[in-house]
Amino acid sequence: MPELKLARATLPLVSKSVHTPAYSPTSAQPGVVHLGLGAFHRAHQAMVFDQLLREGDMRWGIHGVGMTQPGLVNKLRAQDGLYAVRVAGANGIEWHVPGALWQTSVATTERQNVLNVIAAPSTRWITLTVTEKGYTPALAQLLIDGLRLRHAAGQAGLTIASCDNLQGNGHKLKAILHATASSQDAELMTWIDARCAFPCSMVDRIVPAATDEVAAAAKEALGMQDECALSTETFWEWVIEDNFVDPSDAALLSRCGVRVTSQVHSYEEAKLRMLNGSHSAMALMGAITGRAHIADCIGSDHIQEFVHRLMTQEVAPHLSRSDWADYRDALIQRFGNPYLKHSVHQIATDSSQKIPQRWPPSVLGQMAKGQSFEHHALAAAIFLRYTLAKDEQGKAYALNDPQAESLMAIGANQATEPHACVRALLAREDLWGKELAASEAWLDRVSYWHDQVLHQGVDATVKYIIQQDFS
Ligand code: CS2
Repeated sequence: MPELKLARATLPLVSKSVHTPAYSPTSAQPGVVHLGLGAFHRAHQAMVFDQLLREGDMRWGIHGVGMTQPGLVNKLRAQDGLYAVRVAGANGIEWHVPGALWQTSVATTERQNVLNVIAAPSTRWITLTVTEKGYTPALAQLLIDGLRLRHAAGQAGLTIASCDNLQGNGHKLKAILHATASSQDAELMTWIDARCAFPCSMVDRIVPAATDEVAAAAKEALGMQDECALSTETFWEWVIEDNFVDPSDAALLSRCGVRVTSQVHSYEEAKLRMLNGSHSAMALMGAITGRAHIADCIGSDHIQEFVHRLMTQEVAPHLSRSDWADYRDALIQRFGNPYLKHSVHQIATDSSQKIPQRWPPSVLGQMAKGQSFEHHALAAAIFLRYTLAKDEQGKAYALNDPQAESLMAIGANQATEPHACVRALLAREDLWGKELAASEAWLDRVSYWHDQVLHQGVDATVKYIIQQDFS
């Protein structure tokens, strides 16, 4: 007998313990176009929209757009857009099959499809998770061309929600549209400004890239094969600015647990600097010391204490989110979730694009108050050590980063010319910003810690820093 595979037709045969969608798309058309069909969207927003669909509001089906890679889109198509998500937390494990992904396209090979669906009458929202490096003129042109078609067809404006880990992501998206539009687009841009909304939003859920281990667990749980299965944690948060084309969406989303507020900024900054800032520091430490996953890093007492101090002493004093201590403690628990197997190399990917949002604001905040920024200085020193592309056991790894070549060139001679290498790395305004790139105090402390890292190794240096009192 051929092996059963997850699809609409086999859905009734999925094990009863799995939560499956009772609705099906039938004649309804998607109301949401999502750009960036990675793991994150499928285990976060697609599950929120699934909840709305379960309640009978059929306007939240998704047309998911893979930006470049057809591989995943093809696998999802073979399964009619269905996939399983293992949700694991302190209270155990649940398996869900969200049913919100109704259609798919690949932007590079099926561009016209994407434009058509942006212009379609049923479309009400565009959401984006295209990663930090995705905010390019090509992305802006795709949106402009789709919106031009929509405007010409006389359709209503759209709510266009950036959900990437960037501060002020909605403003940033709108700004690249304006910067990319040509003079012939003046009327279109006036329509976009008047009729489309660009809410800022903060999304949070740890969703590692799919692994064979999760695929095997899915097969066991579903009683059939699923090539697109994901694993995530119980926790999720979506905070979005109350700025929608259809104001009644605010109440709908709130009912599903989304926080709709005018104060997104305070959530964004806490998440970027605490969660993502700690993630980047641990990922680089893990890559160099040979720890495979974030849970292995936070499971080492000295690394956990380092992360606790980084957040408490250097990040928290500059946050406007007042419940930061609870947030910090919850994060440390979340990082330790044994089911997540979140690869350090996945998080270290694109570090050059991530660090600017995650570390410099806290360092500048500490400098302005005359306070210590030693933990961030050590993190920056560890980043330089990471550019050697070789761990402390001599095992090579790849730098997966648009700046890989320039970073490796900067770091190559760090054993023989450490000071010059630190200076060259810290001179990069694209990483640190103008002010930090010019700071002698920053240079001095990063050099000090870099010296320690090279001579004692990462673990001994982290143990050493936590013996000091910099508070
Ligand atoms: C991580 C994020 O890969 C990374 O850079 O820091 O993907 C992180 O897991 C999410 O932002 C959590 O919400």
